[in-house]
Amino acid sequence: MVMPDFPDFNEATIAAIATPPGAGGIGIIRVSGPQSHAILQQLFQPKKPPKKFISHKLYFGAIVHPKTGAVIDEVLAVYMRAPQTYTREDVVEIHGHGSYLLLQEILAQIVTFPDTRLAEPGEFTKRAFLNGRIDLTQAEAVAELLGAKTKEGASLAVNQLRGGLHGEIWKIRDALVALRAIMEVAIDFPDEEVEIFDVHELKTRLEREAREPLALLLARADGGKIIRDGISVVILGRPNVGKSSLLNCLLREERAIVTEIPGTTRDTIEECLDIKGVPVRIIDTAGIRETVEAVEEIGIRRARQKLGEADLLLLVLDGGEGLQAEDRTLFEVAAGKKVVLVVNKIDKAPSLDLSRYADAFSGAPVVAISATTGEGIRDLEDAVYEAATGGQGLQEVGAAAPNVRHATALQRALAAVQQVGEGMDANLPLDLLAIDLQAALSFLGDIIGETTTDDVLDMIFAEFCLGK
Ligand SMILES: Nc1nc2c(ncn2[C@@H]2O[C@H](COP(=O)(O)OP(=O)(O)OP(=O)(O)O)[C@@H](O)[C@H]2O)c(=O)[nH]1
Ligand SMILES: [Mg+2]
Repeated sequence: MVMPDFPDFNEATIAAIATPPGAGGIGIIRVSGPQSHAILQQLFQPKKPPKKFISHKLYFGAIVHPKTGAVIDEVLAVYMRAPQTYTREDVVEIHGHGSYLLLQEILAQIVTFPDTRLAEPGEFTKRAFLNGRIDLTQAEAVAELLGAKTKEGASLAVNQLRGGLHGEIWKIRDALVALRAIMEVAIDFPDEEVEIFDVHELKTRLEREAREPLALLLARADGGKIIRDGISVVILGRPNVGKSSLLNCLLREERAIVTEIPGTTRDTIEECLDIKGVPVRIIDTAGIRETVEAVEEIGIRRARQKLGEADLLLLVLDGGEGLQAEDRTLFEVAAGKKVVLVVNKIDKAPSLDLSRYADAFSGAPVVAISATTGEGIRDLEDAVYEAATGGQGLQEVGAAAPNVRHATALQRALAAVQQVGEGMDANLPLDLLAIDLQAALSFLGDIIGETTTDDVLDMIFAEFCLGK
C-alpha cells in the first residue's frame, strides 16, 4: 500500500478537536503521533507535577501559552503510550472546558510543534487501520456507529466494530486457504494425487465451508441496508383527507398545520422517524387536485416529484366520505410503487367495509386509522415495517450484515467459488481451479482491507467527521 507523500505517515503527529462544535460541558482535543508526549510536557502544567507522566493516568492542571506563560484553560490531560491506544501510536487527550474558542486556541498551540499538523477527517481511525489494530470493516463500523439513526443501527455497528463481520469473513477465508493448500500439494506432487486428493470431498468442503456461508452473509445485506439507510415514505392523497394529521400522529407532535380547509399544506414537510428500528424519512405533501391557485399548484408539482424518490407511499383516503373519483386518479399516479392504503377518519365511519378499498387498489395492504384519536396507528406502523422489510423482519440481533461495498465483494467471491465448484464437476486441471480460488480469496481480502486500493480507502475515510 502506498502511503501519503506528505507529511510522512509515520512521522507526522496529528491533532484535532474530537468533540462536536458548539458549547458543551467538556471539549476534548486528541493528539496522536511521536510528538504527543513532548506536546503535553511543554503545554501542560500539572497541579502536582509527576516525575514522569504515567501512561493512561488522568492529570489535573492547566494549559499554558508556551511563550507568555498565560493560562489558556484548566484541563484534565492524559498521556497514553503506544501501542495500547486508539491509533497504536502515542496519544494525548486534553479535556478542557467545552468552549470551542478555547479548544481552538489550544489546538493552534499544538500545531506549532515540529512535524505536527491538523488531522484530516477519519485520520485517527485510518491510522488504527493502517497500524493493524482494526480491519477495514471495523473502521467502517466506527463511522456507522457515529451516524446511526436508530438503536438497531447502533447495535449493528457495535457488532461489526467488535469484529462480527470480520470473524465471519476470516472463517470463510481460512477455509479457502486450507482448500488451496490441498490443491497446491496435489499440483506439486501429481503422482500422489490419489492419496491426498479426493475431488468429491473437496467439493463438499467448498460447498459447506465457503459457498453456503457466503450466500448466507449475502442474504443479510438487504436487512443491513434498511437498518443503515432506512426508507423514504411519502404521504399522498387528495386535499383534506388528513395527511398532515397522520404525519403529526406518527411523529407524536403537532409538526404540520392542520385545518378543515382543503389545500392547507402547500410545501412538502420532511421529518425523521424510527419505526420499529427502521429509520424512516417521512414526507407530507400538498393534497393533489385540479387547482387554479399558483402556490398550491407548485406544492402539487413538488408532491409529484417526491413520489419518484419514495420507497413506499401511504395513500390516504377519507373513510367518512368513501372512495371518490379523485382517489382513483391517485391510484394511477401511484401505480408501480409500493403502496399502503390508509383509510383515515374511521371515528366517523365505525362500521366501514375495508374490502371495498382492497378491491379498488388490488394488492395493497389496507389499514384503517383515525389520525385524530390515534386508533390503528400501531397497525399502520406494522404495515410500514412489513413493507420495508418485505415481511422478512429485520436483521437478527447480533448477526453481522454486510454493507453495499461488502456485498459487491461477497457476490464476486461467491461467483468465483461457484466457478471452482463447476470446474471440479468438469474435471478441469487443478491449477485452473486454484486461480479461481485465489480470486475468491482476494475479493474477501478487499472486504477486510488486505488488498484494498488507496482510492477506496480514501473514499471510506472521507465519510468520517473530524477528530475521529
Ligand atoms: N374526525 C376526524 N377528522 C380528522 C381526522 N384526521 C384529520 N381530520 C380532520 O380533517 C381535516 C383535514 O386534516 P389535514 O390533516 O389538514 O388534511 P390534509 O390531508 O393534510 O389536507 P391538505 O393539506 O389540505 O391537503 C382537519 O379538520 C382535521 O382535523 C380523523 O381521523 N378523524
Ligand atoms: Mg396537509
